[in-house]
Amino acid sequence: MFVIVCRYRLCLLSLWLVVALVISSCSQPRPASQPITIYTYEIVNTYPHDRNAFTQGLAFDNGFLYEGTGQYGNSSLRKVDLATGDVLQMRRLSSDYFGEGITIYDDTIVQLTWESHMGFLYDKNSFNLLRQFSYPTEGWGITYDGERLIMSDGTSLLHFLNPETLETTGYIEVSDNNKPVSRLNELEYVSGKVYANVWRTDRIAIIEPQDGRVTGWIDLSGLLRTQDYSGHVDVLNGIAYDAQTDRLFVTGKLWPFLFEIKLATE
Ligand SMILES: [Ca+2]
Repeated sequence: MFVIVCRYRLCLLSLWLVVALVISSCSQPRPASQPITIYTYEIVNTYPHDRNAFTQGLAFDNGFLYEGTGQYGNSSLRKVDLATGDVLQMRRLSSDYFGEGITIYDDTIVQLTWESHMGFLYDKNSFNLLRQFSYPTEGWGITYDGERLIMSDGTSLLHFLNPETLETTGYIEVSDNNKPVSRLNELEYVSGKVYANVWRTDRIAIIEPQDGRVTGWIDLSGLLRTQDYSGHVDVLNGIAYDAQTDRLFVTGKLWPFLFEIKLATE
């Protein structure tokens, strides 16, 4: 009788282990590797860009470029003529702030700062300050998907913010075949995906905002000719998309040019 009870308990234990393993494997599925498209580029147009603009944010709205620049004492918000590169309007930031990413929603421009945990909202037309807000992380890039602000902080995380309350509503971790992709910098929302250039590389990650999965990479190697670089800081940093005409613009910190590009596959 004792043997039968033990066997019965052993059977129950085995059954429980099997069920636990099945539940465990179901609740923590490891996503299979997904095909990732590698894009190169074609240059459609080349425009002049202010060599003194330490580009940290770029956006396009209603025919004009808007640019946020960085460095303490040299940070600004600018409205720029695409064809000539002329600065049409500029607001300087206090030298206490290192300007970072910008984006536009409705008639409001949002500008982040790097390590001050402070962001600014301006009237798009007058550049008058409307309000400021704080966030706990560093501020790197920001974009808008039509409903949410999406913000990078130099890590592999993208934070979602309610544009009215400016409170964080969630975040995703960006990964390339299950490996986190860190140093996400300037952002742009393009046709349902988030484009993010990766600091100190010539690459832009194409990110699925539902789950943070990288679905493609844009390799911009060689876009700026070697002789047009001035030093080690002038890396790719600046993506803007004109949804009305389906034009994609990229530039970099202190780059003498801004490029309209089209994606290509080899
Ligand atoms: Ca942008």
